Amino acid sequence: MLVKKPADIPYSKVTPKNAYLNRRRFLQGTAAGAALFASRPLWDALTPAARAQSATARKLTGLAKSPFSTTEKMNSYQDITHYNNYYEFGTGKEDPATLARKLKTTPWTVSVEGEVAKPKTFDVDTIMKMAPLEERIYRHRCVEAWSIVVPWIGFSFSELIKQVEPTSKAKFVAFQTLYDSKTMLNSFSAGINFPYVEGLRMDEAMHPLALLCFGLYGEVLPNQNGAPIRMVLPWKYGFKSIKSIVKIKFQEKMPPTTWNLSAPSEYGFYSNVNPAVDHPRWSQASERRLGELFKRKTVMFNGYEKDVASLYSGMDLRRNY
Ligand SMILES: Nc1nc2c(c(=O)[nH]1)N[C@H]1C(S)=C(S)[C@@H](COP(=O)(O)O)O[C@H]1N2
Ligand SMILES: [Mo]
Repeated sequence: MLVKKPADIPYSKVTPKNAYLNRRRFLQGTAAGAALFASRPLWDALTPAARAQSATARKLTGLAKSPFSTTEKMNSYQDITHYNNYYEFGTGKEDPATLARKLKTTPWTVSVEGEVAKPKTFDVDTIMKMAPLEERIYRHRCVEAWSIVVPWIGFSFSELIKQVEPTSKAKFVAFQTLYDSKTMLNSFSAGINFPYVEGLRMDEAMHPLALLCFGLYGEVLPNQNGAPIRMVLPWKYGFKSIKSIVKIKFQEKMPPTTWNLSAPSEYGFYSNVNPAVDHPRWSQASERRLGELFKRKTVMFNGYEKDVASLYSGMDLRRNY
């Protein structure tokens, strides 16, 4: 871990909940880890808030390197965790870092349903064990014309798809974020409908770049970045990368998506990064990388053209924005 965060509390003071994660994946072999697992009653004595706080500091180790990683300079942990879009926890970029502390990420289940042979409600720790965790350093391009480079942790979403065996009717995947009216903004204040929903065509969802994500910078996801489980789709505008997922449904029809519902002429279903197709209210030809002074040119499919262009061959990308 490169950055010390205020949320860090000494590992010697807590015991992680054994069942929560694959033990092999964090703390294993460290003296601290051994002490933790030996003192279970200490964990049980913690208040839920303290447990949640310690959960945000959990390390993820034994990460495989990914051939999909960019060699571009990563943004700082501070930037990645304090310049966020997570409208459920505020519409200002710095709101989610504080307001998303209220998100309770344990226990957490994800219902996988619809056109699949094996529908099931999974604990997030079960999902994390479906495949080896990788670090993937991806460029991330927000539709608002800023970008960041993030060392995400996860594995291809296709690994989860394999487990549930979609039927031949599964043409699309619909995703849904948690909605908790007690801790999140209402739709009126946020200006978009909740629960936040997103979707992918089946071949997009199967693409190895489509990342099912559990962490960043060597740790589980901070709440503001979509804990405990989110999608990361680096060739698409950031709003497609839905956070804090509770439902995944395979279906025949194209699912509705939050930003398209809110402003259909501005945000389409595909939302592939495309410098040649401007947003009606601003240009998409360039972007500002957080931490840089000068704008840089935006590139087709955010630089992943070789990997994903074939998904859209024959499609008019101006119409299918
Ligand atoms: N549930 C939910 N998911 C969301 C959003 C949101 O407001 N709510 N914002 C999206 C947008 S616009 C972006 S740019 C990315 C930002 O992800 P990050 O904060 O981890 O950088 O999350 C996306 N996922
Ligand atoms: Mo975004």
